[in-house]
Amino acid sequence: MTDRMSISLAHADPEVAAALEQETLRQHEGLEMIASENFVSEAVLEAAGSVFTNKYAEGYPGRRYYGGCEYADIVENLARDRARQLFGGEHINVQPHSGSQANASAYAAVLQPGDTILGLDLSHGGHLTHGHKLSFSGKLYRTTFYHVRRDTETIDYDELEATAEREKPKAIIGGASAYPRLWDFARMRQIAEKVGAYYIFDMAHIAGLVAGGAHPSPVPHTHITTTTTHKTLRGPRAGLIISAAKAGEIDLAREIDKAVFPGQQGGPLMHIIAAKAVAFAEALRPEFHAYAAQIVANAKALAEALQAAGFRLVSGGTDNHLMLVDVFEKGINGAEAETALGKAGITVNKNSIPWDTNPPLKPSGIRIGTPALTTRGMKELQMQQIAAWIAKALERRKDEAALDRIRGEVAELANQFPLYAWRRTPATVSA
Ligand code: DSN
Repeated sequence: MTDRMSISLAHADPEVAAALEQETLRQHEGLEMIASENFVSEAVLEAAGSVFTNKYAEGYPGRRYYGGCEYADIVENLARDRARQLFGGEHINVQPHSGSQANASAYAAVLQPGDTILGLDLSHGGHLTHGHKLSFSGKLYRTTFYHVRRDTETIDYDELEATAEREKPKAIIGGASAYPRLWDFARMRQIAEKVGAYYIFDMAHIAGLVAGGAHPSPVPHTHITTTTTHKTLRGPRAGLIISAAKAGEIDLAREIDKAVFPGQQGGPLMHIIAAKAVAFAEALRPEFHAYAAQIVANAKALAEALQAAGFRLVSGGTDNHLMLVDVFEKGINGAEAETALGKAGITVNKNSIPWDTNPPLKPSGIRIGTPALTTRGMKELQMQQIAAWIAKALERRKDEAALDRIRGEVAELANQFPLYAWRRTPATVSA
């Protein structure tokens, strides 16, 4: 027993240790530009890998179904208090294991199966959990969608309003996973009020920008705001719900807590909640404001440099941390672009663009984001260099030697912006 407890990963499981080592190297030597990814601090990593993983704590602070929860209560209360300081809101639930579970709980708190929801179409930048037929949201609820305008590629609020009036949704869902522009939160609330709907906003992508004051906050406008905690917010992989205490006669706080546990989940992941508390404290520091502003400045610089290199960006640019590049205009599909950039050490994802005529696995676009590279300390100058590499890699996408040369240059740049001090996991031990 005691031996088992003290064997390092490299000795206990060389196969997993080797994969971990390779992943660590991949993260260090490449340019991580997936818009929804980031690098947590060592303190967040430590909390996420802590002994809190051993603890059951079903229930909420002060009213648990297990003994021994006194320290679990401390970290959950810290996480709740810090989230409230960051985002406002009268009620906070830090237990959702993920953004999808946060959304499932938010819907369950105020909707019945069969009720109608109105969300942004996935192919126009929305998220699976906003009503897609393959997600719980499209199976449990009757779904209708709004879209972006063909001319501006920005949210068509007139269409949204007309659809809401016609379909009478019980909830209007805002938020996206691939939308580069600001939202009109006030107009959405106004439409929700007009048709008697709840206004739920999923701010997963922009939460860190909101926390850092680089993006307006949906929280004052919504009944419920949900988010993940690992994107721009730079915490562990998990979810969070912020809400008003009441909505009319409904005790929203109680309904949300019930919907999370026992509605959607059993025991909360206390190690992840501890890591959320640490990340929220980091986001409360003044440096996080500078970080959030730099994410946006970097995205603008990258967008301008890509446009100068002849690329068309959906909606003509970005107001946040991401951009959608229409690579099909240059005769490349998003899958080919993702592969070529991957070979060059630049990680992005293929993405549909609004009104895409190509299928989701070979869409017309790629999505690029700046949160992770901004965490490494990169600024506008590096974004210009990266735009040049992107342009070159896409142009020379069939030239393996050229892609390999770019990969070498990318690694050199990455090494100038070190990530974790320990850099590599301990060497793998052969059996
Ligand atoms: N899968 C996430 C993203 O990449 O945007 C959304 O949940």
